[in-house]
Amino acid sequence: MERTCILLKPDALKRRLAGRIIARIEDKGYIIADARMLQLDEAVLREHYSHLADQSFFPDIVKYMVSGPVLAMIVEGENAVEGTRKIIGATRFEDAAAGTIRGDYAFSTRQNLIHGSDSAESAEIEIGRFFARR
Ligand code: IDP
Ligand code: MG
Repeated sequence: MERTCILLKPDALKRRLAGRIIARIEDKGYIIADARMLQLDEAVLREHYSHLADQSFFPDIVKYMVSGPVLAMIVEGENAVEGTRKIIGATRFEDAAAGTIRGDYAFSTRQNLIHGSDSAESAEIEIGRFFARR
């Protein structure tokens, strides 16, 4: 069993897509082990997206990610990190294949609905980041 950290981003909730996105994750056989609604702030986003801090679009990502609550989830299953990223689809919405969440629902690379951890190590760090504080 592997764990990954999924975030349904503010646009997913504003567009009322949470149920459909979660259904895709569950349909593939993954378990939602925990979930919580969070209002993120700039400090936590500076940690979470530190690999993008030098990009010109970084301030826009922060603005987007604090524009409303996110639904953070711990998702479990065999090969959950890679498997959920396949369901999520490519970062650039133009590259996201039909049948993936971003391929079917995203029309922006920034506002691309969902985050999934990119490795088992990142997953554990992100789970600590979003689920440690109660
Ligand atoms: P990922 O979410 O597919 O793992 P990352 O490269 O980790 O992609 O980027 C994190 C988030 O930053 C993306 O999901 C997207 O919201 C935003 N982002 C990434 N690249 C761009 C870009 O070129 N323009 C605008 N936003 C971007
Ligand atoms: Mg990433």
